[in-house]
Amino acid sequence: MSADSPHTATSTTSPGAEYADTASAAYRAALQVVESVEPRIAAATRKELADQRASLKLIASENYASPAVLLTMGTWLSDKYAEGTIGHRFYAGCQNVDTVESIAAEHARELFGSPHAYVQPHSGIDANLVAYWAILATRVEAPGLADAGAKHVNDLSEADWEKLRNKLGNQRLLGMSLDAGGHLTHGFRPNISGKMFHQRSYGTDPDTGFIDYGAVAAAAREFKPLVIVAGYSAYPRRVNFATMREIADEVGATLMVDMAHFAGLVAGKVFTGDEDPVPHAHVTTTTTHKSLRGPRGGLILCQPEYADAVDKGCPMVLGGPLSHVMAAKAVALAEARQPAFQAYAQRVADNAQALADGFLKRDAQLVTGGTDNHIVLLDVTSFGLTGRQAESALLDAGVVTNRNAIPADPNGAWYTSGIRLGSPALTTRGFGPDEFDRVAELMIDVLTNTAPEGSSKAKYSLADGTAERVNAAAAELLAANPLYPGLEL
Ligand code: DSN
Repeated sequence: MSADSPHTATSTTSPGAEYADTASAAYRAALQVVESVEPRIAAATRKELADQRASLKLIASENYASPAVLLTMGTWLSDKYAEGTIGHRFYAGCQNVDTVESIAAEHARELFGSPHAYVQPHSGIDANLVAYWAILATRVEAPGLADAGAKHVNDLSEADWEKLRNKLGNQRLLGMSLDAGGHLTHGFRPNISGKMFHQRSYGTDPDTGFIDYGAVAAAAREFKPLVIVAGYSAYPRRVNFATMREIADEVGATLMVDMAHFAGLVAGKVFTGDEDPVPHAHVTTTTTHKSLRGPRGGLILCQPEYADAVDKGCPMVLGGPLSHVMAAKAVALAEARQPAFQAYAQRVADNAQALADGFLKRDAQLVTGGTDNHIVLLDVTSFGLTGRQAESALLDAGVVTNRNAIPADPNGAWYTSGIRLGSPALTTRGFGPDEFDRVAELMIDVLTNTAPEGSSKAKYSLADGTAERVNAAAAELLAANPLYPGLEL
């Protein structure tokens, strides 16, 4: 971080620096034990830290969890089966898992102001699957059972079950399209969500790139979905969830919000009011490892009417809960309830803005012309490149990104025309607006010095000296903002 950064005084990054000596001793001991059994795994683990320390990580969905979160995952809580939910398990001896799961759920409820939290999902996709089945169970199965005078699906006659199964399999879902920034699980046909529902998607305004709420409402009125999904993986703007809820209410749909990408901005109170999905959505899902900076996993928040069905996620959809990860979720959520996390979340948004401004002032093209969340979506067609070529050339120069489709992408979802960038990880390292401006400058250096090879959408050549020049400049930025400062293996 530069000395004159306006944010220096409020720097609250690199969680864990205060206990780095203890964490170092723990990791050294742990890796010695691993080494004695399978040295290649110990070596790969050490190398991963060295590689992450040595690269500019701009993948919008990644972050660096604190050593406290990481250490919590490495325990014998992993050894216990605990299918079911708190106080209602299919195995004996789950008293400590009950404690862990209760604490994690309590932190999630308090942090997000939600009446109910379910912390078992192993990933975001799992969380979305549980949410879909909870909505179907609440909105379709429960009334179907009541109509048949039954309490449980096992009590139905074959004929009544067939009728109910057809109803469950014939519901409609309206979600944001993949190329507009939605996620695979929001009804993309190759994903299970696009097969279990009749699906339709809403896009973004072709001129502005912003969500057109009038078009969403028109699609909802015409399609009459059971579920409307809001949320995104590659949309660089905020969403008005109050408006989405009005649309859902008008057509009798359940509003589900997938806040996996921006949960940290919700937790950190950057997104409040109409931009906070939790009070507006019936069901909110998230991952815990992106901007929220926790362990790899998911969780669900919901209104009381969906709670019973959500709590049946395991064993309905999920395998046995990962108790060691639920423990780490509790630790991460406790961290996110600290004032320091709010300062971190604000810096994530400020830094994304600085990155976007850095590109715009150097005449690069951004989808929607900028950002107001943690994502910047760079259109690389003006450099004469595909996303695939740009991603590879940037990696050669030590800049880790991912290629991403842009709306109506002429290169499709594999080669793409965009590069998705995010500020959460480098913000955790301590980067501020000045450093993000420099990152934009370095990326432009790489992209202007990259040329496609022939008609290939994948092959490229980088002008001599570019990778070395940018790697050296990146190394200076990284050295000034160390990852896991004080952690010595
Ligand atoms: N893979 C996540 C992302 O990068 O956004 C979503 O599944």
